[in-house]
Amino acid sequence: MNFKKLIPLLGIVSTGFVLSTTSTQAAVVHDNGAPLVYSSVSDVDGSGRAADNFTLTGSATITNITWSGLYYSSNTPTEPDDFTLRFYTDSAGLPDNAGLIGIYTPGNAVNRVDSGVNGAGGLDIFNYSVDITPLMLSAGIYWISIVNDTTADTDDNWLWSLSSAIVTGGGDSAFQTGTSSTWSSGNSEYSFVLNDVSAVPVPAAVWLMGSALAGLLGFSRRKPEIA
Ligand SMILES: [Ca+2]
Ligand SMILES: [Ca+2]
Ligand SMILES: [Ca+2]
Ligand SMILES: [Ca+2]
Repeated sequence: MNFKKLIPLLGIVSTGFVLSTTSTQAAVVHDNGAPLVYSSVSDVDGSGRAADNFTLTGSATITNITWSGLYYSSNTPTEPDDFTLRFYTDSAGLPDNAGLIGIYTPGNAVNRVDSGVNGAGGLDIFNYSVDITPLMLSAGIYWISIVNDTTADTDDNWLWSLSSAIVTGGGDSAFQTGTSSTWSSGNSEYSFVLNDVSAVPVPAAVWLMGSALAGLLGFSRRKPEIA
């Protein structure tokens, strides 16, 4: 094996690998802002359920959702959580119950982590994440509702963290009260991020790797002639 020729080739291979690794990252489809210390109930076991809207300027695929919230008033969240996430089309500025285009029931199968940041009253703000079956949406206005059911936790109800977006622009959101399915307008913004973790751009580095591997094969074939 001709190592003087092989070493530069390995350099190209390893460079290509590093480039393709660093360019593999989730695409943020929509970021509705970081959590404030304030929050609002969105719990089957509470007084209401909340939804917030988002706009897509082009088609997108959502494969992961992250959000924040807390447990009021005892700050003692018990397992299990029981989350349901729904996506709706928009009808005159509210979620369209007839346009329920995605429903995800991860229940307790969400990644829940204490953010280390406290909300109002010293309540622990938790960050949540869940991967979903890919939801493909075209450009438009949509709504997402995130609702927990903490019936199993008798001294807490779940509150969805409000978003810093409200500071700059006011807000538009929606809520259902009691057991009603009718949506009413709200002026909150909620903290959530829609991601496409399957978005892996194919970098030029892959071509480098391919070329380098072809080069290695080439050298391998020529070896008998050199010897
Ligand atoms: Ca509790
Ligand atoms: Ca804390
Ligand atoms: Ca409860
Ligand atoms: Ca909104």
